[in-house]
Amino acid sequence: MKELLEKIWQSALAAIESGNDAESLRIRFLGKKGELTAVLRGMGALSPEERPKMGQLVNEMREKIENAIAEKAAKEKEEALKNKLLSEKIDVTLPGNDLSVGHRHPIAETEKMMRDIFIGMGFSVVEGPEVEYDYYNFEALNLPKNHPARDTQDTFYITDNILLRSQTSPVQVRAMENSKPPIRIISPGRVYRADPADATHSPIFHQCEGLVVDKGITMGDLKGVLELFAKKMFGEDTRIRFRPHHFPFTEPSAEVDVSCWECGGKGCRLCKGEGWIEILGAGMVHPFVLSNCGIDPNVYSGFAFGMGIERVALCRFGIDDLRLLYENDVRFLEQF
Ligand code: 2NM
Repeated sequence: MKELLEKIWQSALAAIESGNDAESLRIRFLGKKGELTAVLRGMGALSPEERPKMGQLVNEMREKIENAIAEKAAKEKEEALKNKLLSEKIDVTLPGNDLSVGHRHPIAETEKMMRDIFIGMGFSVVEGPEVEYDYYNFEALNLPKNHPARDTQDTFYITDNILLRSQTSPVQVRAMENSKPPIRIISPGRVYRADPADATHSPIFHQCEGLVVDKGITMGDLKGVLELFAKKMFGEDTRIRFRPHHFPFTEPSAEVDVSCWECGGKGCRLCKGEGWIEILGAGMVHPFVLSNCGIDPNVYSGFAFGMGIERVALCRFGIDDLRLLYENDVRFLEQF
Protein backbone atom coordinates (compact mmCIF):
# COMPACT_ATOMS: atom_id res chain seq x y z
CA MET A 1 0.00 0.00 0.00
CA LYS A 2 2.92 2.24 0.69
CA GLU A 3 4.09 1.67 -2.85
CA LEU A 4 0.64 2.64 -4.08
CA LEU A 5 0.83 5.95 -2.18
CA GLU A 6 4.31 6.53 -3.59
CA LYS A 7 2.96 5.87 -7.08
CA ILE A 8 0.13 8.31 -6.55
CA TRP A 9 2.64 10.93 -5.35
CA GLN A 10 4.82 10.40 -8.41
CA SER A 11 1.91 10.67 -10.80
CA ALA A 12 0.63 13.79 -8.97
CA LEU A 13 4.07 15.40 -9.36
CA ALA A 14 4.15 14.44 -13.03
CA ALA A 15 0.66 15.79 -13.60
CA ILE A 16 1.54 19.10 -11.88
CA GLU A 17 4.75 19.27 -13.85
CA SER A 18 3.01 18.66 -17.18
CA GLY A 19 0.87 21.75 -16.77
CA ASN A 20 -2.60 20.48 -15.76
CA ASP A 21 -4.54 23.24 -14.07
CA ALA A 22 -4.94 23.21 -10.26
CA GLU A 23 -8.66 22.53 -10.25
CA SER A 24 -8.56 19.37 -12.40
CA LEU A 25 -5.58 18.12 -10.35
CA ARG A 26 -7.60 18.58 -7.18
CA ILE A 27 -10.48 16.55 -8.62
CA ARG A 28 -8.22 13.84 -9.95
CA PHE A 29 -6.19 13.25 -6.77
CA LEU A 30 -8.21 14.57 -3.83
CA GLY A 31 -11.83 14.49 -5.05
CA LYS A 32 -14.53 12.03 -3.96
CA LYS A 33 -13.71 9.76 -6.86
CA GLY A 34 -10.05 10.61 -6.67
CA GLU A 35 -7.08 8.26 -6.40
CA LEU A 36 -6.39 8.92 -2.69
CA THR A 37 -10.02 8.34 -1.74
CA ALA A 38 -9.81 4.98 -3.49
CA VAL A 39 -6.88 4.07 -1.24
CA LEU A 40 -8.88 5.05 1.86
CA ARG A 41 -11.73 2.84 0.66
CA GLY A 42 -9.39 -0.11 0.28
CA MET A 43 -8.34 0.17 3.94
CA GLY A 44 -11.20 -2.12 5.00
CA ALA A 45 -9.01 -5.06 3.96
CA LEU A 46 -6.26 -4.14 6.47
CA SER A 47 -5.84 -5.49 9.97
CA PRO A 48 -7.03 -3.20 12.86
CA GLU A 49 -3.36 -2.52 13.87
CA GLU A 50 -2.37 -1.47 10.38
CA ARG A 51 -5.39 0.75 9.77
CA PRO A 52 -4.38 3.84 11.91
CA LYS A 53 -0.81 3.75 10.60
CA MET A 54 -2.04 3.56 7.04
CA GLY A 55 -4.65 6.26 7.72
CA GLN A 56 -1.91 8.56 8.96
CA LEU A 57 0.20 7.88 5.87
CA VAL A 58 -2.76 8.64 3.59
CA ASN A 59 -3.46 11.89 5.47
CA GLU A 60 0.20 12.92 5.21
CA MET A 61 0.10 12.21 1.50
CA ARG A 62 -3.15 14.17 1.14
CA GLU A 63 -1.46 17.13 2.81
CA LYS A 64 1.60 16.87 0.57
CA ILE A 65 -0.50 16.76 -2.56
CA GLU A 66 -2.71 19.59 -1.33
CA ASN A 67 0.34 21.76 -0.70
CA ALA A 68 1.82 20.95 -4.10
CA ILE A 69 -1.47 21.80 -5.79
CA ALA A 70 -1.87 25.02 -3.76
CA GLU A 71 1.62 26.04 -4.82
CA LYS A 72 0.67 25.30 -8.40
CA ALA A 73 -2.54 27.37 -8.04
CA ALA A 74 -0.58 30.32 -6.64
CA LYS A 75 1.81 30.12 -9.58
CA GLU A 76 -1.13 30.00 -12.00
CA LYS A 77 -2.67 33.09 -10.42
CA GLU A 78 0.58 34.98 -10.58
CA GLU A 79 1.04 33.98 -14.20
CA ALA A 80 -2.49 35.12 -15.10
CA LEU A 81 -1.92 38.50 -13.46
CA LYS A 82 1.37 38.91 -15.31
CA ASN A 83 -0.33 38.13 -18.63
CA LYS A 84 -3.20 40.50 -17.87
CA LEU A 85 -0.81 43.33 -17.04
CA LEU A 86 1.17 42.64 -20.20
CA SER A 87 -1.88 42.55 -22.45
CA GLU A 88 -3.35 45.69 -20.92
CA LYS A 89 -0.16 47.66 -21.05
CA ILE A 90 -0.67 51.21 -22.37
CA ASP A 91 1.90 53.65 -23.58
CA VAL A 92 1.00 56.91 -21.86
CA THR A 93 3.51 58.76 -24.01
CA LEU A 94 1.52 58.11 -27.24
CA PRO A 95 -0.28 61.20 -28.62
CA GLY A 96 -4.03 61.24 -27.84
CA ASN A 97 -6.81 60.67 -30.36
CA ASP A 98 -7.65 63.84 -32.25
CA LEU A 99 -11.29 64.66 -31.43
CA SER A 100 -12.44 67.32 -33.84
CA VAL A 101 -14.75 69.80 -32.12
CA GLY A 102 -17.25 71.75 -34.19
CA HIS A 103 -18.03 75.43 -33.76
CA ARG A 104 -20.78 77.92 -34.44
CA HIS A 105 -21.65 78.94 -37.98
CA PRO A 106 -20.38 82.48 -38.77
CA ILE A 107 -23.99 83.74 -38.82
CA ALA A 108 -24.77 82.19 -35.43
CA GLU A 109 -21.44 83.43 -34.05
CA THR A 110 -22.15 87.00 -35.19
CA GLU A 111 -25.72 86.87 -33.85
CA LYS A 112 -24.42 85.65 -30.49
CA MET A 113 -21.96 88.54 -30.31
CA MET A 114 -24.80 90.98 -30.98
CA ARG A 115 -27.01 89.34 -28.35
CA ASP A 116 -24.21 89.41 -25.76
CA ILE A 117 -23.41 93.07 -26.38
CA PHE A 118 -27.02 94.24 -26.09
CA ILE A 119 -27.76 91.97 -23.13
CA GLY A 120 -24.77 93.64 -21.49
CA MET A 121 -26.51 97.00 -22.01
CA GLY A 122 -29.69 95.75 -20.30
CA PHE A 123 -31.68 94.68 -23.38
CA SER A 124 -33.90 91.57 -23.39
CA VAL A 125 -34.02 89.23 -26.37
CA VAL A 126 -37.49 88.72 -27.85
CA GLU A 127 -38.47 86.37 -30.66
CA GLY A 128 -41.64 86.03 -32.70
CA PRO A 129 -43.29 84.23 -35.62
CA GLU A 130 -41.68 84.12 -39.07
CA VAL A 131 -45.13 83.72 -40.64
CA GLU A 132 -46.85 87.04 -39.94
CA TYR A 133 -49.94 89.07 -40.61
CA ASP A 134 -49.60 91.86 -43.15
CA TYR A 135 -50.74 94.16 -40.31
CA TYR A 136 -47.71 93.48 -38.07
CA ASN A 137 -45.16 93.40 -40.87
CA PHE A 138 -46.35 96.52 -42.73
CA GLU A 139 -49.57 98.24 -41.70
CA ALA A 140 -48.70 98.94 -38.03
CA LEU A 141 -45.26 100.18 -39.13
CA ASN A 142 -46.76 103.02 -41.14
CA LEU A 143 -46.57 101.08 -44.41
CA PRO A 144 -50.19 100.96 -45.65
CA LYS A 145 -51.12 98.88 -48.71
CA ASN A 146 -49.80 100.50 -51.92
CA HIS A 147 -47.08 102.40 -50.01
CA PRO A 148 -44.09 102.58 -52.41
CA ALA A 149 -41.64 101.44 -49.68
CA ARG A 150 -43.35 98.03 -49.69
CA ASP A 151 -41.60 97.36 -53.03
CA THR A 152 -38.16 97.34 -51.40
CA GLN A 153 -39.40 94.77 -48.88
CA ASP A 154 -41.40 92.58 -51.25
CA THR A 155 -41.84 89.23 -49.58
CA PHE A 156 -43.61 85.88 -49.97
CA TYR A 157 -47.36 85.75 -49.40
CA ILE A 158 -49.24 82.80 -47.92
CA THR A 159 -52.59 84.58 -48.38
CA ASP A 160 -53.50 88.23 -48.99
CA ASN A 161 -53.04 88.95 -45.29
CA ILE A 162 -50.44 86.39 -44.21
CA LEU A 163 -46.83 86.53 -45.31
CA LEU A 164 -43.24 85.62 -44.40
CA ARG A 165 -41.96 88.56 -42.36
CA SER A 166 -39.60 90.86 -44.30
CA GLN A 167 -38.08 92.29 -41.09
CA THR A 168 -38.19 91.49 -37.38
CA SER A 169 -40.01 94.75 -36.58
CA PRO A 170 -43.34 92.87 -36.17
CA VAL A 171 -41.80 91.28 -33.06
CA GLN A 172 -41.35 94.79 -31.69
CA VAL A 173 -44.84 95.88 -32.64
CA ARG A 174 -46.17 92.89 -30.67
CA ALA A 175 -43.89 93.79 -27.73
CA MET A 176 -45.19 97.37 -27.68
CA GLU A 177 -48.79 96.10 -27.86
CA ASN A 178 -48.24 93.67 -25.00
CA SER A 179 -46.13 95.64 -22.55
CA LYS A 180 -45.81 99.09 -21.06
CA PRO A 181 -42.66 101.24 -21.33
CA PRO A 182 -39.87 101.14 -20.37
CA ILE A 183 -39.15 98.73 -23.23
CA ARG A 184 -35.58 97.71 -24.05
CA ILE A 185 -35.47 94.77 -26.47
CA ILE A 186 -33.63 93.30 -29.41
CA SER A 187 -35.23 90.87 -31.85
CA PRO A 188 -32.76 88.77 -33.80
CA GLY A 189 -34.15 86.31 -36.31
CA ARG A 190 -34.76 85.05 -39.82
CA VAL A 191 -36.49 87.25 -42.41
CA TYR A 192 -37.59 86.83 -46.02
CA ARG A 193 -37.50 88.95 -49.17
CA ALA A 194 -38.49 88.15 -52.77
CA ASP A 195 -34.93 88.83 -53.97
CA PRO A 196 -33.00 86.57 -56.34
CA ALA A 197 -29.84 85.18 -54.70
CA ASP A 198 -26.55 86.83 -55.66
CA ALA A 199 -23.31 87.79 -53.90
CA THR A 200 -25.11 90.33 -51.69
CA HIS A 201 -28.76 89.17 -51.67
CA SER A 202 -30.60 86.13 -50.41
CA PRO A 203 -34.35 85.43 -50.16
CA ILE A 204 -33.72 84.25 -46.60
CA PHE A 205 -31.41 86.13 -44.26
CA HIS A 206 -31.10 87.29 -40.66
CA GLN A 207 -31.65 90.58 -38.94
CA CYS A 208 -31.13 92.00 -35.51
CA GLU A 209 -33.40 94.89 -34.66
CA GLY A 210 -33.52 96.87 -31.45
CA LEU A 211 -36.12 99.06 -29.73
CA VAL A 212 -36.09 101.35 -26.70
CA VAL A 213 -39.23 103.17 -25.55
CA ASP A 214 -39.51 105.29 -22.41
CA LYS A 215 -40.19 108.85 -21.28
CA GLY A 216 -37.60 111.29 -22.60
CA ILE A 217 -35.73 108.99 -25.00
CA THR A 218 -33.77 111.05 -27.54
CA MET A 219 -31.54 110.68 -30.57
CA GLY A 220 -28.63 111.13 -28.12
CA ASP A 221 -29.59 107.82 -26.44
CA LEU A 222 -29.66 106.16 -29.86
CA LYS A 223 -26.20 107.46 -30.71
CA GLY A 224 -24.79 106.40 -27.34
CA VAL A 225 -26.15 102.86 -27.61
CA LEU A 226 -24.98 102.40 -31.20
CA GLU A 227 -21.55 103.85 -30.51
CA LEU A 228 -21.02 101.46 -27.61
CA PHE A 229 -22.30 98.57 -29.75
CA ALA A 230 -19.90 99.50 -32.58
CA LYS A 231 -16.92 99.64 -30.21
CA LYS A 232 -17.75 96.25 -28.70
CA MET A 233 -18.45 94.66 -32.09
CA PHE A 234 -15.67 96.16 -34.24
CA GLY A 235 -13.03 97.38 -31.77
CA GLU A 236 -12.49 100.11 -29.18
CA ASP A 237 -11.26 102.68 -31.72
CA THR A 238 -14.40 102.44 -33.87
CA ARG A 239 -16.34 105.66 -34.53
CA ILE A 240 -19.87 105.94 -35.94
CA ARG A 241 -21.45 108.36 -38.42
CA PHE A 242 -25.14 109.15 -39.02
CA ARG A 243 -26.37 110.05 -42.52
CA PRO A 244 -29.93 111.32 -43.02
CA HIS A 245 -32.24 108.74 -44.57
CA HIS A 246 -35.91 107.84 -44.78
CA PHE A 247 -37.81 104.92 -43.24
CA PRO A 248 -41.61 105.03 -42.97
CA PHE A 249 -41.49 103.73 -39.37
CA THR A 250 -38.98 106.23 -37.95
CA GLU A 251 -38.72 110.03 -37.99
CA PRO A 252 -36.06 111.28 -38.20
CA SER A 253 -34.23 108.33 -39.77
CA ALA A 254 -30.58 107.68 -40.47
CA GLU A 255 -28.21 105.24 -42.04
CA VAL A 256 -25.34 104.50 -39.70
CA ASP A 257 -21.76 103.83 -40.77
CA VAL A 258 -18.88 102.57 -38.65
CA SER A 259 -15.30 103.57 -39.29
CA CYS A 260 -13.46 100.83 -41.19
CA TRP A 261 -11.83 98.43 -38.72
CA GLU A 262 -9.31 97.37 -41.35
CA CYS A 263 -7.76 100.78 -42.11
CA GLY A 264 -9.14 102.85 -39.23
CA GLY A 265 -10.84 105.25 -41.65
CA LYS A 266 -8.01 106.01 -44.10
CA GLY A 267 -9.63 104.06 -46.93
CA CYS A 268 -8.73 100.55 -48.07
CA ARG A 269 -10.01 97.62 -50.10
CA LEU A 270 -12.50 96.46 -47.43
CA CYS A 271 -14.27 99.85 -47.23
CA LYS A 272 -13.70 100.51 -50.96
CA GLY A 273 -11.69 103.62 -50.20
CA GLU A 274 -14.51 105.18 -48.17
CA GLY A 275 -13.09 104.78 -44.66
CA TRP A 276 -16.67 103.97 -43.54
CA ILE A 277 -18.82 100.84 -43.73
CA GLU A 278 -22.62 101.03 -43.64
CA ILE A 279 -24.10 98.49 -41.25
CA LEU A 280 -27.26 99.92 -39.67
CA GLY A 281 -30.53 101.71 -40.23
CA ALA A 282 -32.01 103.61 -37.30
CA GLY A 283 -34.23 106.42 -36.14
CA MET A 284 -36.78 107.73 -33.64
CA VAL A 285 -39.91 105.57 -33.68
CA HIS A 286 -42.60 107.39 -35.70
CA PRO A 287 -45.43 108.78 -33.49
CA PHE A 288 -47.95 106.93 -35.73
CA VAL A 289 -46.20 103.63 -34.96
CA LEU A 290 -46.26 104.31 -31.21
CA SER A 291 -49.99 105.13 -31.23
CA ASN A 292 -50.74 102.12 -33.51
CA CYS A 293 -49.24 100.02 -30.71
CA GLY A 294 -51.20 101.71 -27.92
CA ILE A 295 -48.37 103.93 -26.67
CA ASP A 296 -49.08 107.65 -26.27
CA PRO A 297 -46.49 109.56 -28.36
CA ASN A 298 -47.15 112.66 -26.27
CA VAL A 299 -45.85 110.85 -23.19
CA TYR A 300 -43.31 108.43 -24.58
CA SER A 301 -40.64 108.45 -27.26
CA GLY A 302 -38.35 105.74 -28.52
CA PHE A 303 -35.61 104.79 -30.92
CA ALA A 304 -35.22 101.73 -33.09
CA PHE A 305 -32.50 100.28 -35.27
CA GLY A 306 -31.97 97.30 -37.54
CA MET A 307 -29.03 95.55 -39.15
CA GLY A 308 -28.38 92.53 -41.33
CA ILE A 309 -26.48 89.80 -39.49
CA GLU A 310 -25.00 88.34 -42.70
CA ARG A 311 -23.76 91.76 -43.78
CA VAL A 312 -21.87 92.18 -40.52
CA ALA A 313 -20.58 88.58 -40.68
CA LEU A 314 -19.30 89.02 -44.28
CA CYS A 315 -17.47 92.23 -43.33
CA ARG A 316 -15.99 90.88 -40.12
CA PHE A 317 -14.75 87.62 -41.63
CA GLY A 318 -13.77 89.14 -45.00
CA ILE A 319 -16.11 86.90 -47.03
CA ASP A 320 -17.03 88.30 -50.45
CA ASP A 321 -20.04 86.17 -51.41
CA LEU A 322 -23.15 85.75 -49.25
CA ARG A 323 -23.99 82.40 -50.85
CA LEU A 324 -20.92 80.78 -49.27
CA LEU A 325 -22.63 81.16 -45.90
CA TYR A 326 -25.55 78.96 -46.95
CA GLU A 327 -23.80 76.15 -48.82
CA ASN A 328 -22.58 74.64 -45.55
CA ASP A 329 -19.42 73.29 -47.10
CA VAL A 330 -17.44 72.24 -44.03
CA ARG A 331 -14.14 73.03 -45.78
CA PHE A 332 -15.33 76.64 -46.04
CA LEU A 333 -16.90 76.88 -42.58
CA GLU A 334 -13.84 75.40 -40.84
CA GLN A 335 -11.90 78.57 -41.68
CA PHE A 336 -13.84 80.74 -39.24
C1 2NM B 1 -34.59 99.49 -39.22
C2 2NM B 1 -34.28 100.82 -39.35
C3 2NM B 1 -34.97 101.75 -38.59
C4 2NM B 1 -37.28 99.54 -36.67
C5 2NM B 1 -38.40 100.22 -36.29
C6 2NM B 1 -39.06 99.41 -35.44
C7 2NM B 1 -40.33 99.66 -34.72
F1 2NM B 1 -41.02 98.53 -34.60
F2 2NM B 1 -40.08 100.09 -33.53
F3 2NM B 1 -41.04 100.56 -35.38
N1 2NM B 1 -38.36 98.29 -35.33
N2 2NM B 1 -37.25 98.40 -36.08
C8 2NM B 1 -36.23 99.99 -37.58
C9 2NM B 1 -35.93 101.32 -37.70
C10 2NM B 1 -35.56 99.07 -38.33
O1 2NM B 1 -33.98 98.49 -39.92
C11 2NM B 1 -33.07 98.83 -40.93
